Amino acid sequence: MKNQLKIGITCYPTVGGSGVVATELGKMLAEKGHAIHFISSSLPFRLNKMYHNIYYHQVEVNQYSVFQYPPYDIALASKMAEVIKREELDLLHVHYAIPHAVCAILAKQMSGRDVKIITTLHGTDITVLGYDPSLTDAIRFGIEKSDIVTAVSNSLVSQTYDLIKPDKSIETVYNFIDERVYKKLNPSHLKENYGIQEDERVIIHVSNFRAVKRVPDVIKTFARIVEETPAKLLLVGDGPEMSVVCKLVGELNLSGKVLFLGKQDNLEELYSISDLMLLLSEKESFGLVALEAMACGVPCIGTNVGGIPEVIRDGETGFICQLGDIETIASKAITLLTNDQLHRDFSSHSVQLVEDKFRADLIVEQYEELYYSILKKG
Ligand code: GMT
Repeated sequence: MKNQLKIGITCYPTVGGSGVVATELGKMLAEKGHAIHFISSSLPFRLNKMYHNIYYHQVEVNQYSVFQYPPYDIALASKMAEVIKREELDLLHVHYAIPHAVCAILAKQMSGRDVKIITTLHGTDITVLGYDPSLTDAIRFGIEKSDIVTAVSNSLVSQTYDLIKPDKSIETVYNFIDERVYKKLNPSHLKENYGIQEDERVIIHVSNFRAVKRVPDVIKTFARIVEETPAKLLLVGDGPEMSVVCKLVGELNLSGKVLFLGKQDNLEELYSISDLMLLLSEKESFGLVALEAMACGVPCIGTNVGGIPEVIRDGETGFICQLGDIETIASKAITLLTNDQLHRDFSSHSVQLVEDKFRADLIVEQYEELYYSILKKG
């Protein structure tokens, strides 16, 4: 029987794939008997039930008039150091190189303890911040001084080497979903409640509506789809591009066919009434929402960008298309939505792929092995 560990986890706790993965990982590790200490600015949003071995340590940032900006990173490092010492943590697993890995390194020094640091890269820290020369050294420092570094796709590993050039091995550990939650359900009332007719196909897009998600491409694709087959589009989430998207929906006369659902929980119910997910981003290190949809039997069409082709298998669980190639994306979508046999095949292959490659227990075990390996090194 393996040692039960005391693990600190830091992530951005707000809605977003990295926060979801960090929180789900903490929950799974707690179920395996480890003590989990979340150290973050607010309660991770998926931490919605009582676990006796999950603790939450809130980072408080005081506003002092002498500071132009609130010193969040210092407050986080101080809280990490306090928890490392009081709870005698074995390791800190931080999500994002900056600021979290850098804070963890500082916290380790402040605590004077030999706590191990594992950093998981999720994308934005590399694919956006990595282009800012004023931050490259800090990102490289966070990576090189961590004991172990993982990234959520092979594509993100390569991009990290290209942009940051760290002298450190980085291992791919894919994201996962809890297949007890993400599975095909039968929420028969939902279609009716949303006014979706029997003959209408349902397309779904879930994101934080940042420009990189290219939601206007989703709308333009949908406009082509409804020329060929009756359909509704579910837009789930909210963010900076929402007003651009609303305007485009009006201009293309799609009001009534596009349902703006805003931020939602229980996405498995929405996936369960969907026939196709569109993820047409220009940057995407993994694409957790595609994985969630696939687990519920929803085929996906994604762009040939970042880690998306590692999640969606072209011609097997969905299609991979060039970024911005609306005509091809729409024509593949129409094929999939109008060919029942093809749709059934893609749907069952999607569920199978998640089961074979992205099952929670497989991935959680990979992280556990990494934890034990660094602790064994001493
Ligand atoms: O996509 C976002 O804008 C949110 C971002 C985050 O920090 O949560 O998502 C990143 O991490 C997710 C979990 O690993 C990945 O599934 C997303 O692909 C990745 N986003 C980008 O690379 C843009």
